[in-house]
Amino acid sequence: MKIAVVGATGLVGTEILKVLAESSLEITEVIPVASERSLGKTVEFRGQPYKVCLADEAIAQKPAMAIFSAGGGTSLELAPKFAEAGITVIDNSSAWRMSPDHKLIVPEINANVLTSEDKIIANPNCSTIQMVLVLAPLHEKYQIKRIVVSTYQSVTGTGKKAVDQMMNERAGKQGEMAYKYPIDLNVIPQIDVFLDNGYTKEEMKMVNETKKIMGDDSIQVTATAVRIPVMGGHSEAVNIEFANDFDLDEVRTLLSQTKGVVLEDNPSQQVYPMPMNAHGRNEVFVGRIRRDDTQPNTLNLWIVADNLRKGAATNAVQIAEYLVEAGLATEAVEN
Ligand code: A2P
Ligand code: 11C
Repeated sequence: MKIAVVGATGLVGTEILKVLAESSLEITEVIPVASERSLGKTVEFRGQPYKVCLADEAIAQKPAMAIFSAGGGTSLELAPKFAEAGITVIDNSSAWRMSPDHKLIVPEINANVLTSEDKIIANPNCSTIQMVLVLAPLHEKYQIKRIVVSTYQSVTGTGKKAVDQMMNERAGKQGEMAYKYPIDLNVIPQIDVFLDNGYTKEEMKMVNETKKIMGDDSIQVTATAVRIPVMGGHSEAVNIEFANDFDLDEVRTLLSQTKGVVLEDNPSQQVYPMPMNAHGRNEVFVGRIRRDDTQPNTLNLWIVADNLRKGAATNAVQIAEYLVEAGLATEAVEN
């Protein structure tokens, strides 16, 4: 099977190539796509160099699937062209996520809604994916009424420019600024632009995408998204009010049995999830599980995941794996 990676020279694109190399997909060739700026460059896949090409050239090679991570504008322009050529697009941008005609997928939760008609499939925002993966089994069991979440997000979520800004600041060097303010030794309570309601776009992604993935508009979500000078992954402090009461041991058992989730919850040994341990891992880590004693049926927990892995590349590749396993990409696979 041939597979295109659009945005292959970016931070997420690079991670997609790594996760594809580790995946069970039988890949005969990757087709790395980037902008004209990258023509002449090569990227590595399973130890082999692959020449970067432009989108038209990739479409002409008729890959089975294309995983996009090249920004919303590029997705809006190019994803339909790939889809019209029969290539199934898995798109990591926010371009199609809230479109009623497109599905927003976290495979462990809702891959079963996919059909062969879905030619552009949306991958959710990183901070949403790690939260819903942990909350979905709890919602099924105890029914979530309201979520209050505060995030502590890695600079890798912004892209290479932000990693460079932080490293330059650390080395005392001048350089291009990804953020309005210094990020090293700082905390910035703004991710993406502000909307009229006073929330940022990142915060509203968590509100709206959670409802769509869980298929339940009744879930109330309120979020504060914060950038911190960290690289390994995003962390989230989550307070969840349920309609029904729970047992803490049962919650731990449920989460320890949830596919893709790793329980790291042993306060007596100071065991809890941290981004430095989540870095490079495909799973979502959960700990600090405790009852909120200030109101009934309410739980506090701490969720950490590598935002470039399960928050982006891993989730996209898992969608590709599901499509192949379910026979939904068959036609293109035969190309
Ligand atoms: P390029 O490196 O040629 O600019 P990041 O999110 O880390 O900034 O990466 C964005 C990715 O999207 C890069 O691989 C970038 O390629 C790619 N990209 C940007 N614009 C386009 C475009 N019009 N067509 C294809 N790829 C694009
Ligand atoms: C961040 N969550 O950490 C963002 C990056 O909608 O896919 C991903 C933006 C998106 O800055």
